[in-house]
Amino acid sequence: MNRLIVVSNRLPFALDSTGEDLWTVTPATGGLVSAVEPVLRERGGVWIGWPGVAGKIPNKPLTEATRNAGYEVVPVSLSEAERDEFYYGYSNEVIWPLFHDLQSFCNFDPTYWETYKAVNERYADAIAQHGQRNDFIWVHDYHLMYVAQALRERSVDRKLSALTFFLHIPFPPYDIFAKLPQQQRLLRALLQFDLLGFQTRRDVRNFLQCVRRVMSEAKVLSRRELDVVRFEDRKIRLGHFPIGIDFHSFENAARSATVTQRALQLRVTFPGCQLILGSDRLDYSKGIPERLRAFRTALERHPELRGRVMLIQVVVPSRVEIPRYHEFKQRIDRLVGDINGRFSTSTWLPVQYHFRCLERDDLLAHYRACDIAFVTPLKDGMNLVAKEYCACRIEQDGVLILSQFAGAAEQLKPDALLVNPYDVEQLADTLLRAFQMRPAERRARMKRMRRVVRDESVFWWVDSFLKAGAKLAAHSERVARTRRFRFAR
Ligand code: GDG
Repeated sequence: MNRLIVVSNRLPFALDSTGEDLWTVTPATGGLVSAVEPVLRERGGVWIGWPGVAGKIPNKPLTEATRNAGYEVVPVSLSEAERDEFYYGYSNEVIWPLFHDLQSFCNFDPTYWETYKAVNERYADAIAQHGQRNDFIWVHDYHLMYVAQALRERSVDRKLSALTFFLHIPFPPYDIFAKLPQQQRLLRALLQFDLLGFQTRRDVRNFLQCVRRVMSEAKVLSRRELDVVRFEDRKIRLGHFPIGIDFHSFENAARSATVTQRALQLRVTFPGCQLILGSDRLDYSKGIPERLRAFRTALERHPELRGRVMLIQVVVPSRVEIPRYHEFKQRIDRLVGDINGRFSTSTWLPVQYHFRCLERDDLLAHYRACDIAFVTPLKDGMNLVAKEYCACRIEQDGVLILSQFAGAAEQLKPDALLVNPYDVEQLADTLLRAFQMRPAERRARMKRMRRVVRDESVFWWVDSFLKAGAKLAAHSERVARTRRFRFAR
């Protein structure tokens, strides 16, 4: 099997300075890390990425902390200006909002693109330096869409077996993508990969629609398994590979004594209440204010819910350096204050709000203790929280309310209660429906969702992606051998 090199903006370890020459290394959180880290730990390889601190990176703390990771860790350094323009700028003020259909949130500052390209070239240099013949390169996510082009410009692609990419966030429809000033350059860059993976069929469809409209010299050929785009004498394969979770690790951890104890503690702290859980990174795409407004509407419209439900909302701090995120947090704080101010009694607080990252066991205890998961992103590549909730429902009960715009809806739609997160009244009524749902129906739905989450796990995801890539790798090795043979003759 070819050696795997995973390349992502962030490493699965975050480096932080706690004083002159004092450093801490902590495991990073987030969807991508939760999904990919167990895989690399199991099969070994190399992970190239940024450890999250701007400026010069000391080698020692990272090397020591990752000695037993099971794979090699290669840090890429970014200056403060690069972090601001590449990470906060192009990645998170242009691509992130645009790809989540929120074009009015974009800041199309022209300088961002140049820095984005330069930083992508830095990642390509790291691949060139650490890559060996026949390595399988797997680049992740929207920060690094230019890496394949940079590798081809350096002719490094020739020694690699496959150059593949997976987009964790949605790909927008043409009418939205067309707002991007670099639309053509970005599509050209993406078409330098050999295999492009997306979360859902919707994303593949959107991407192909953009290729057809923007790249007149590209030809789209539909195939039974993977779609193909013919571009610059190359064939690029495309497919949807819905990301999963390590189901058994969640299920087993949810059964552990610590989690069981903590879940029980949560239950007895709020007697007579059905617990509703919202847990997200601080991000405007996650629909947190809409969810809070829906909860408020539910309490207004359905007085029978008062004193009988409690919303536990966990918000994990994220990108707080971007002003929009800071303002967004203040909006959430105000809404929580308003709901609690209006409805709380001496014995009941409607919203329990945590603005911090919970320990993993604590998060799992929340999954186990809460009767309803309220997952309402405005748009989401997949949403792993929805799947983790199902995996932790070891009693096979619980209701999942899920946004129709989350990638997970494509897999879980018959059994999750699908909602339009912009429709606050529908959300409120769905909360009532979940609250009233009979145990037998809850169990039947949850059983089926757990089966999907178990069968289409993160290992299934990696397997299907790598298998699709391996076919290309075998093909490119055959071509290279033929070329060498012809040349020798
Ligand atoms: C991107 C895409 C796609 C949450 N709260 C806590 C905590 N979490 C962990 C969850 C989960 C992860 O963070 C969040 O994953 P999501 O998938 O929901 O969202 P993004 O971070 O936006 O991920 C997304 C994903 O990539 C994978 O492709 O699904 O669409 O946007 O794993 O467990 N972890 C801890 N404490 C918390 O309080 N420890």
